[in-house]
Amino acid sequence: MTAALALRRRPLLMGIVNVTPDSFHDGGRYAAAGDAIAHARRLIEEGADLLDLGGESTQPGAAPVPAEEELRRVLPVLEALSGCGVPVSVDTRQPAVMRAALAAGAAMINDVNALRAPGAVEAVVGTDASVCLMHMQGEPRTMQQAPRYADVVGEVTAFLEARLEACVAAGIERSRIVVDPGFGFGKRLEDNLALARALPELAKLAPVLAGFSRKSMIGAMTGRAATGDRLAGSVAAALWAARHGAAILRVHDVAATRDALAVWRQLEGGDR
Ligand code: HH2
Repeated sequence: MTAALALRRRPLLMGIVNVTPDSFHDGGRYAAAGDAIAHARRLIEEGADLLDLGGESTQPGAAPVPAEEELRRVLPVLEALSGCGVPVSVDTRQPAVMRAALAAGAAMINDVNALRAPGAVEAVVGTDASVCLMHMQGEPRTMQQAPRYADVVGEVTAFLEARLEACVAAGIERSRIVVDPGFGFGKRLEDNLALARALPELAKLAPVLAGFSRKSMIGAMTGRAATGDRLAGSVAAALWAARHGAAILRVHDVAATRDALAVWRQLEGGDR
């Protein structure tokens, strides 16, 4: 996938496929390759424009997964999805996983660590894959213990701009890069809300990917403790992000989000 595709029809729906035992919402449901492949195909039928395949949970408190294990989870699914009709992104922080995923046909690397690991930028330079650079304060194991910002929007914007420029300077074309403020990654509710309201400004840097789906910020706003009860809140957040300039919506629930977008677009007088 190139950013040109991301700009063709806004916003694109990125369906989440977690090939993990422990993801915060769907952990264990698609940990077997066959279940993940069937889920991916279902999301495509529901209208996903692209898929995001993950072999490591990055929820608060999660421990890192060795690269060999991440590859064992992700590669068979990625290979089975070749020719599935939509670009497949791989959600990883590890350069070894990036290299293998790109060799196996991944169209995008989605890195919650914004290609900061040694060798990560080099893994992507020289390919034509897109990249998502996400902001995270700290690292998953500890990031929600005491997140602190003096100016969350200013700090996240400066970080994303610096990572964007570093990647461009290293040889990744600007048109291949999307940015993401990283909702829930080392942020309090008030930080997430400030960043959500700043989506139009962030979109001036590069196309923005927004991931609110089923997250604890939705739970905090609705009083829904169980992730399974956060569908309506997640769809509302996705619509709001679409309205405020998000180019890609990363969601667990493609059909519900697609229907909501279709209704909203027609009410606004646009195309389906
Ligand atoms: N959120 C999650 C994982 N990867 N990548 C980007 N760019 N933006 C996000 O907001 C984002 C992300 C967390 O969601 P999920 O993959 O469902 O959970 P887990 O990390 O527990 O597997």
